[in-house]
Amino acid sequence: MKSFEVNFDGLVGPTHNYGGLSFGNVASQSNSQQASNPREAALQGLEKMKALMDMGFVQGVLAPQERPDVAALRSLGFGGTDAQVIEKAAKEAMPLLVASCSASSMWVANAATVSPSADTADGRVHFTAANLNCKFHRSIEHPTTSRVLGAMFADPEHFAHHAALPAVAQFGDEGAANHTRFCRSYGEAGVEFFVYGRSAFDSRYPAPQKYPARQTLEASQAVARLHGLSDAGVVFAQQNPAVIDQGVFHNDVIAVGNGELLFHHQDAFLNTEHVLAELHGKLQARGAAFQSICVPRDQVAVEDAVRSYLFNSQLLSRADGSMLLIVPEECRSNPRVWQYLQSLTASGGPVSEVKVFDLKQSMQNGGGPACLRLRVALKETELAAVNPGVIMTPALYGTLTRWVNTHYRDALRESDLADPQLLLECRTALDELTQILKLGAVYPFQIN
Ligand code: SUG
Repeated sequence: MKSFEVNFDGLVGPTHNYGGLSFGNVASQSNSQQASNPREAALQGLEKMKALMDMGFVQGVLAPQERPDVAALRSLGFGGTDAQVIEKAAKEAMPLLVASCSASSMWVANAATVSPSADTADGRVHFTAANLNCKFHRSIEHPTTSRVLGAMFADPEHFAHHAALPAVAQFGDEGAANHTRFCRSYGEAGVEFFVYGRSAFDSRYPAPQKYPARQTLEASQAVARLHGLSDAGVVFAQQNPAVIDQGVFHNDVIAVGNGELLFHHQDAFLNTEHVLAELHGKLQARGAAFQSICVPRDQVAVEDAVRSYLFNSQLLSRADGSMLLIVPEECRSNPRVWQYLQSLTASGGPVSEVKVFDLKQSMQNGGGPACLRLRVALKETELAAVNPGVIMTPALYGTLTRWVNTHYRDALRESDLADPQLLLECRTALDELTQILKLGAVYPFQIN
């Protein structure tokens, strides 16, 4: 049976702004308070989705969330009408209003961890929504994420959904940003690679000193258990705490994998040789030939990797077996990274082409091509069971582009977030979007 890797990209929401909310994420911190352009951000994302569709990949769309999250503000003690809640939060606790307005759900690599049916005990595709509990503005995403994923992958015969893990630091879970799957072909049993930043319960695991390690070993283990993965099909590895302290807040900022290939920086992991040997052995037992491409620090320093997002790229398999790397424009403007990429494609190795996309609006908050997509490997029958409303087509691209141009502002500053009109604009746009994507009622304003 045919199988596919489908990339579901997060559609940027109407409140995209630079709130400076993510301590440990260099771009988020350094672009804090700049004016954003939500319309341009959403169109840049749609452009990438369209380009992948045009190249013949199956591409999907994941809807943004209702913001400002008035319910989150109410839970923090702000009362009255929705407009009064926003007004009081703006007056008394602006950082909380900013957090409740974040369009961070666009980085859907953090929406959930997904295990394809070939890997799971019950033969269904499993999803665990990520609790994202390291940052308040992201911790409020998972209830709506679960409803949206439920509306996209509704058929219980093929899809199993798990609620986010307990929302405590011990189970900090950032979803697929710290998870990669290797396999010979998408429909065959593979090896799922979970990368964590620290252990919550075992002090022998070194932790970063400056910035938080968002993902714990215990969270990754819980997700593997929930999904019914076998020991033969998982590898757990610790991220190098020294690179977290240099701004690598998710593993997908320093490594990316696809098929039988891991593309990683020399400093990405602890005990790298052991990790690679385990991946090699477990994939060999599955009939797959694991390969890795290690980028040496003397060619690309960790700082260059963080600034350019070289590893936050999409590694895509083409029909002829070669791989294509989708990178952000920031890779081309970094001479060392660009030179490395030229040598990579000229080497005769598996990566034969690099395509560059302008995702500046998202990049300025630390979200590159790989952050913007959630990968779901599906067999033909499973793809047929996905809500067809969320699969990108030329017609859907046209509709979504018009929808963005109708509803999105082209500039947003912190002071604009206090405007109660923004909430109404967002709800009007999302109400229409749920009809376009045929999601049913998924937003708090639609179900409460
Ligand atoms: O969680 N930025 C996101 C970026 C997420 C990137 N995702 C992956 N690497 N997969 C984060 O740090 C910034 C929001 C702000 O500052 O306005 C933010 O949330």
